[in-house]
Amino acid sequence: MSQLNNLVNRFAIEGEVVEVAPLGNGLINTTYKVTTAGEQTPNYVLQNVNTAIFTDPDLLMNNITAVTNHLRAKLEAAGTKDLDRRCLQFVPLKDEDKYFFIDEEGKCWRVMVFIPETVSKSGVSLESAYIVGETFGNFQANLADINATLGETIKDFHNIEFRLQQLDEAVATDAKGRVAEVKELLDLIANRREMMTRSERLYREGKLPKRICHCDTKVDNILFDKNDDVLCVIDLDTVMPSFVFSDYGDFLRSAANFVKEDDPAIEKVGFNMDVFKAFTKGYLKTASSFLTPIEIENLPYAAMLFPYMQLVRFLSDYINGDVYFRIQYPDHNLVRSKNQMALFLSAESHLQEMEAFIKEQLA
Ligand code: GN1
Ligand code: MG
Repeated sequence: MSQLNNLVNRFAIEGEVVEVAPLGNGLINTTYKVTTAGEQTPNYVLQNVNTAIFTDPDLLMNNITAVTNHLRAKLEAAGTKDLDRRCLQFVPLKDEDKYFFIDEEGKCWRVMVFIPETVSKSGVSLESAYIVGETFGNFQANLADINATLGETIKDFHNIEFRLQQLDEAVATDAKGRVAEVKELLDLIANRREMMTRSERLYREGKLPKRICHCDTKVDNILFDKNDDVLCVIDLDTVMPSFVFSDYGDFLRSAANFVKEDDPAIEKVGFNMDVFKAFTKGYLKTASSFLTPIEIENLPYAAMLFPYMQLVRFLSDYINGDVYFRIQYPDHNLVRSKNQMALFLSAESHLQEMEAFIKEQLA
């Protein structure tokens, strides 16, 4: 039996493992699909958690199990039928009440139940954008009354001031001599710095709250069924207290881009206002009950913040020599940066239109 099989068998799974094969294309963790013999037992997902990034597995898995238990209880109370397809379910170890295992090399592993017959996407239709908006409004509303204190699994994860500081440090060090070639991107970032750090100032002034958010709501992190309906949100590692902008803005960053975040055809990048409108309509339907006026007023800002923040993060990584995001070719992070810059500029050009649309929705 292979090493991976042995690992899986430390968890309280049902059935006999017949295959462990790579799955998905996350930039951070490494994921495998575990197939068990026969139709009677579920298949599973085995994941190697990147502990260079998620440094506290205890805190991480406590957050995640608190969230999945809470969401599952809510779904159950609402009489949801296919519960197992609508919420992730992690599997504890066989001989310990713990949801992760650290192997001899110090690697961190976890196992969850595989949800069959799902579709993952990197774009959305207008119909599904509305539903996804509703889903995220609900996700935040459902977590508003969670009885556990969640920690920050990555400190300052969506703190744009902190991300800009990291960029400043990368530029000062210039480890790979790449700074000269990215001057145009750095200039743009500097020009918008004041405008884009608004959220952190509002927070310090006590005007903007933090709530439990998903913090990685790109389309790839949503499972759809074959009819285009949202099943559930996956990739819960970054669920933590943040501004609602995180989920709203990060979703639009991927869903409202005409192309993928790493498409090198920069001229095709653009912010799709139709997706923005459909998504925002759905989001406001479920979220306007708890959003404050300041949060609502700043949703168009959030739509600009996430392409901007991702540009800052991809560019920092490029300058640092690609130490964070997994790359497939040498200037992958530079391509990603240019793509996100174009998306930011396009969103910015639609600012007034976004503001007008939101006002109209709430009138
Ligand atoms: C990372 O792991 P993945 O690919 O879902 C990153 C997100 C970025 C995203 C960009 C922990 O998410 O913040 O927005 O890549 N996750 C972490 O594709 O840094
Ligand atoms: Mg992911």
